[in-house]
Amino acid sequence: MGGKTGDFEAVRQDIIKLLHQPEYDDGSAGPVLVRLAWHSAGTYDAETDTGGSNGAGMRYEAEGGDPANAGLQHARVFLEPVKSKHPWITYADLWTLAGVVAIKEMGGPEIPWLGGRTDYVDDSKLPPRGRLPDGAKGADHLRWIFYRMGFNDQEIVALSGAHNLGRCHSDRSGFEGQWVNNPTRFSNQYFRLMLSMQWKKKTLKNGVEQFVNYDEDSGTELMMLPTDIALTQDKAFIKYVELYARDKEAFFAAFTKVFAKLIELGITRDADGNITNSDNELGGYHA
Ligand code: ZEM
Repeated sequence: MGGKTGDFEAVRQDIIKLLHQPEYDDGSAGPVLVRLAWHSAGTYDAETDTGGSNGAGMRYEAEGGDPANAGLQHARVFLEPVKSKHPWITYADLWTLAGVVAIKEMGGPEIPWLGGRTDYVDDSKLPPRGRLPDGAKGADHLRWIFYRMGFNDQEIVALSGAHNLGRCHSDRSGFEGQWVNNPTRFSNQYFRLMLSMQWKKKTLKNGVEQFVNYDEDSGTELMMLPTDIALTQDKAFIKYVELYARDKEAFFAAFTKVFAKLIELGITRDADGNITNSDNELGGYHA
């Protein structure tokens, strides 16, 4: 039952079907698929025009073995049956498409997505490790990382709103716990909790520091990374945290735009949407 070449709608439907994973985390593959899409694209460097989702370099040790990508093999394994059923789709397209499908299915906005990425990897353009953000750091680090990709302060805050989804795993990043009560529902709750709750620094058994709020009534503990809390301690960032906390529609609109931009980093297209990067002639659907 192979899918018809170019039938992205059929791929979307098969991604939707695999999201429900009762044995995994909070019952959904969605959050880790969103993280896969983000990490596949977030290696981009505007100055050298290297990294980005094109090429799906995370299949190889140089990028896949980056400690920042720990745990993302789960996401790639979830998608393997879809790739087997639709072998014509490139991994680079599949990973980014899975991210936008997961966001929509978890109640988030519909993010425009275009296909055509290649799986061709140019070894001379491999992104070095260390291009993804470190949750233990602060506002300067966020700017250093995201300005490099070509994002501004407003976009950094909007992108961070993805932490409405999923959780931290101590065996992946060292951090532990979830940001919001319902981590498989896309919303602006992350921003609301960030402002409305008291966040106290906690040192985990492994020595990692994060921020937590413990609610005695329900016995639940939620968490924030130091980089999340940094958004409330910076004059330029907090304006957008406040906006997205009070206006869910504004957050959804901003997130739609910025996530669409993220997954297009390093990709150039003609007026018809066809990718014009020279590498693509070497890869396309054949890689
Ligand atoms: Zn995350 N992220 N991220 N992120 N992220 C984690 C989990 C998830 C940072 C970060 O250090 C971490 C963005 C930005 C940033 C998601 C989406 C997006 C985890 C936990 C860490 C440590 C990993 C683990 O232990 O499994 C930092 C510092 C960021 C800088 C702003 C952006 C941008 C994202 C998408 C647009 C998602 C969905 C998760 C949850 C993954 C899961 O497995 O549940």
